[in-house]
Amino acid sequence: MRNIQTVLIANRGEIAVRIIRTCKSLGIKTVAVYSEPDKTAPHVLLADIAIPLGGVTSSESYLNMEKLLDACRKSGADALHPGYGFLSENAVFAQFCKDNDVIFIGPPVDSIRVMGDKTEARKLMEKTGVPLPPGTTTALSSVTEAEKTATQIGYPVLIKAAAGGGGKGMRIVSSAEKIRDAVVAAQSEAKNAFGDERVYIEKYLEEPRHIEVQILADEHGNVVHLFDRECSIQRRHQKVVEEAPSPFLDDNMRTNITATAVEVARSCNYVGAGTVEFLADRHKNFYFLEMNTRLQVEHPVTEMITGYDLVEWQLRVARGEKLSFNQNDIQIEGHAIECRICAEDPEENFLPSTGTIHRQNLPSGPGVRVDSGVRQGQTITINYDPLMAKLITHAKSREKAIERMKAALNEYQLSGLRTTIPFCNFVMRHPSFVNGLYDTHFVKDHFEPHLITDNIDYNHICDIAAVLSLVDTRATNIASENSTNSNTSSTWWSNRRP
Ligand code: MV4
Repeated sequence: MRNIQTVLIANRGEIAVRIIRTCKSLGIKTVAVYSEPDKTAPHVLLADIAIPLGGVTSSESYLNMEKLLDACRKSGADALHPGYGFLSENAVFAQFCKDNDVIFIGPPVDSIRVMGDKTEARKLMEKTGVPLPPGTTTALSSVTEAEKTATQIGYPVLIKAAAGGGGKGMRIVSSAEKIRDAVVAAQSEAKNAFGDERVYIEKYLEEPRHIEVQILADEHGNVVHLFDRECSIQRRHQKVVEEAPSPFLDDNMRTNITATAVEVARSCNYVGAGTVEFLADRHKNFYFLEMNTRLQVEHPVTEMITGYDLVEWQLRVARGEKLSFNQNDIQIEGHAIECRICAEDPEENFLPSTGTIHRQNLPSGPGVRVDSGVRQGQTITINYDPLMAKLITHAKSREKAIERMKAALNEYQLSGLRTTIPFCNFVMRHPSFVNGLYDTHFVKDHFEPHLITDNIDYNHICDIAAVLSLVDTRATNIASENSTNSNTSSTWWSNRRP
């Protein structure tokens, strides 16, 4: 067993706050790191120690490996939690931590490396016998090879970057005339985005659903799954609403897809929390897409339906503990939904929205969880990801979880900038979401800005009302002071009664 006394959280926002909370509940000391604009952000205020990284952009701060390891040294952190995004799936960084005797709270370097290279991952899955979309398991060596493969598997095909993932650098090709240009363009795009021009081909699955399975593994050979999440509601490869369990799976398919996910994790010697992504077609066939070797944004829906704290188990596994439960102990209880609360304007094509949060009142109550990383008075800029918070509801049934979500969305007060709350409200009311029969095209197929009905900015009106009442109170107090010539020290801005 390894001792972990102090954890440095190499992240910001809601996920840094989320990780700090579990560390504290386990009696582990926490170290926050922060960029210049984040110096009074919630994660900084909440941690036991905060170390400035300097810089404004991500590359100057949360992505700077040297600065992060320096901060570990200064604070005496014996472990580092990368959260998601930033350096969380960077094998070089995980190795760099190891070389500096800092425990990287994540899977072994080799698991990150193999799953980070999508052609290597496909090769391993082929060998393991995991179903894959038809296509190549090596990078394309020529346009001729692309043409041959595409003819073999049939159009439409998808050209993907080997170093990609999450939809970056993908190209759909519908016919043979277009494949040459598409391959050349995809290679140059991949070179630009990842410094790696390798691309490969997959058969393009139309109208798929995006289903993922949560995995937890220890270093003693125990691997369990914590069931599935449905993540098909997304736009431009950014998920907006997720739920667990997937309303699409029947018992038989659930048994198969979760068992396959466990095999995937075993095949790459996985340790820690990870997610295996699949695409499913209407005939309930499913295919391996990729494995995310980190904690995911949407992990709370899994926590709500299973009762397991995934961050706690990441920490315990990193200490060398055995999982204290087995697969049969993990059961689905009820249904959970997550809405991402982003600083984006759904009426303006989800353009990032900036401004200062004038007032924030978070929803609460039975079955309501808010993982928020922003505070009242904080200014939201375009320096970082627009995700401010996640609203999660849990109930006995999917219907009740939706009802709780609608109520909680209406209770959510956040003024000073535009958010995705009205969009989430739209989703909760859409018949295709309510009946659970939606696919990855949901937003494109069903959403138009004019369908947002709660676009009167009540939060803004509340702010104006608050200012007016303050002015009114001031006027009343001054008037009464003048008329009674009061000799108390009470002033108009004080809360004390004269
Ligand atoms: C696909 C696909 C159809 N066929 N692969 C997008 C995210 C990245 N992880 C892979 N993605 C896709 N891969 C094959 N062979 C369709 C998508 C896709 C998608 C996947 C999940 C959720 C939303 C999506 C939206 C568009 C395309």
